[in-house]
Amino acid sequence: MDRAAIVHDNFLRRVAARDFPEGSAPTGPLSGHEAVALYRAQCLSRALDRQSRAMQKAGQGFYTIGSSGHEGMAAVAAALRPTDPAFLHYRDAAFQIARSDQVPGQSPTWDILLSFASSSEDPISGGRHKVLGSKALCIPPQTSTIASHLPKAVGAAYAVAAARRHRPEHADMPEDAIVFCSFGDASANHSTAQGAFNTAQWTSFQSVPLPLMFCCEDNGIGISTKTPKGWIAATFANRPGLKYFSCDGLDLFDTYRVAQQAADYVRSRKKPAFLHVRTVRLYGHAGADMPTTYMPKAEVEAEEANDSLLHSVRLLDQCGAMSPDQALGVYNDTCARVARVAEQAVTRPRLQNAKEVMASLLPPARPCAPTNGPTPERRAEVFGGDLKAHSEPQIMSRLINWALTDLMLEHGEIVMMGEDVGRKGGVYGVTQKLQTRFGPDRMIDTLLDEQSILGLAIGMAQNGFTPMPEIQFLAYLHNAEDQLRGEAATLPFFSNGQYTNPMVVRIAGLGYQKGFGGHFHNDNSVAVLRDIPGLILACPSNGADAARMLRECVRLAREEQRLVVFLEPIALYPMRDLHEAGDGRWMQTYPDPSERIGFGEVGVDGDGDDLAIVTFGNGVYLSHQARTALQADGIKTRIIDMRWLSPLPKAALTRAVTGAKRILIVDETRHHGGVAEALMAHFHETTDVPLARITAEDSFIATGPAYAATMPSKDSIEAAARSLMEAGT
Ligand SMILES: Cc1ncc(C[n+]2csc(CCOP(=O)(O)OP(=O)(O)O)c2C)c(N)n1
Ligand SMILES: [Mg+2]
Repeated sequence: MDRAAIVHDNFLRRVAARDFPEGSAPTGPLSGHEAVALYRAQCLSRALDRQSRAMQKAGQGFYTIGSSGHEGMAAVAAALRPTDPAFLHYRDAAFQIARSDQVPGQSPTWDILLSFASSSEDPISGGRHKVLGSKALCIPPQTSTIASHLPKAVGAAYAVAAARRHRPEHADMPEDAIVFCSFGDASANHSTAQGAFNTAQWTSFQSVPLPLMFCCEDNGIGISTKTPKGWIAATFANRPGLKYFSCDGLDLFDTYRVAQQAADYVRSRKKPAFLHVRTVRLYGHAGADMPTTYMPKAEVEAEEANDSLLHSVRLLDQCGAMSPDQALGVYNDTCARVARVAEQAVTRPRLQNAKEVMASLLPPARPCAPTNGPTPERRAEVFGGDLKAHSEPQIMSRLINWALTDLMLEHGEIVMMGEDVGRKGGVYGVTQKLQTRFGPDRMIDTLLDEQSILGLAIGMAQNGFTPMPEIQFLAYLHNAEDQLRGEAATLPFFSNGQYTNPMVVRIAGLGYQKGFGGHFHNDNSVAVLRDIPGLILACPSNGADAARMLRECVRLAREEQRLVVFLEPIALYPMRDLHEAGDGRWMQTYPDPSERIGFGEVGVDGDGDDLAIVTFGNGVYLSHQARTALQADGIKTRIIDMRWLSPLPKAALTRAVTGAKRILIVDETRHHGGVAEALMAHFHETTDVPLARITAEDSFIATGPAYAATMPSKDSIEAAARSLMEAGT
């Protein structure tokens, strides 16, 4: 017999026999009337768990992770406001149901059953996932990737406070909201979670407002691995900057009392708290998991004997709010009603094809109030002496700095965050003076943790800011990459476009830094970014393009709510000359703020029709160097700068090579998994002309004299071009 049926039978039998587990008498501010309402929410949560299993057995439901044992979370919801953003653990159906009682017009039974049935009418994910969430209830859906939602909860809490100082047009979290974020006891150990706790502590330690309630639902186990007894209390009770509260999650009265104290603390002090809720886990981890295969049966039975619902019936009886018979009636009626509603839910339509699945991959556009830009006086004041230099040729890092300045002037909701971006102005000076110009509120020097940087950005984006986080070096993205892949990029997808986190992530990267850094500072792989659905990857090759592209990237984020990565080639930041020292040919003047390069628009330099070199970043620079010798030998060459690496600007690329007799791809990323693979495939599919590619080796980059040895060079490009020209002649 499966454990769900055993728990159900036990409940019926023990309530009828008035055989309740022991526990404290009801105490605290929860009224009998309120307790009954919470018990109803608990029963609905339990009935839904049972129904999800029945639906799976019948092939009508597809995922059964449940909330049984965790129904005390209903009392936590009751202690909060329905407008407090809640980033929930997957065991929080009772939380969501109790919250739906606080908002008129909700239909949690129907909504959650549609989600179980993967119906396209499921109001939160449109049939893409069995997931808790509701726009009306301020519950953004969360992935099941353990702890990955904690960094953005920190970001959202920061954003609540930041929006009090400067409210973005699209802010929707109330100014006195607290952000709620729950997770399991095993999840609390994840380095992502630990990073988030630490960031919250680091922030509150400095008295920066952070209205955030962490909530650990401690059932003592994670799938089959036990949490050492007392571990959560031992490790969280005495952390600087994080006030600890603890309650018995099997006791609605105690949970409500303590959760309310914690909520009052967070709301009034604007400081983070850690609410430790002790629960049990019934039925094992999820549908197919049999706890008796890794736990002694007696232990499983002892947990079951501590059923949270039995405790609630006992407490309701003790406070005189409801008799056990009435409670049993509520339980049975709820189960019957859920079964009836489920019969309807499974008849509702499901997603049918790729087009329907993908309909929410890209977020919807949003209207933004027009801005007239800054007044000339304000601009002159902010740029100061730099303004005069706008008409003189400049290096890329300077032009990016000015573009960022103009963008921040124009859009008050832009905030930047990263390691050393503020006071120092970035490792390469790209963000110099911005903190003086716009203040530490908008130029945030973060602590040293890339997951927290991206989490801060995601959370702030969810409250209407346009974050521009910086990752100091591309190689340092990788320990935080899931924040883009698993969190930021998926949110519109599985919230059916209802939740978004638009931003422009600036990353300094790629190779060719003369004599500096080795493979930590010269990372020439962008494979992890190119296969993330919906993510836009942009890479300029010169300063003027960088300025124009940045403006487009910010437009894409603000107006189209897109997730954009702007990859800045470090080696080109200071580049002045192209062919010889002092020629100044890789510098440009600052393009007028009205100029933009549209998304997917490629750059074409020259109209030579013997050879089209298709490249990007440093490859554009090197190809320009190589072209002089090729042209001298009569090989008429055009250079096509992709600018947009992902999604591949296919139509523009096809147009750009039209008429060229040969195509050479110059790709500074690796042979395997590099950009050239996609370009080869595209041109192979769309043209008949001979193709060749030159790429970096499948290697990491060395420091010292061999710094460029593994990557394309002027000479290797020239040689590849000549041999391609000879091929087939
Ligand atoms: C990053 C990551 N690693 C592993 C998993 C697989 N996994 C799913 S739930 C879980 C256990 C979580 O236990 P706990 O945090 O205590 O929550 P509980 O299920 O007990 O409520 C694991 C290991 C995952 N979802 N994400
Ligand atoms: Mg657990």
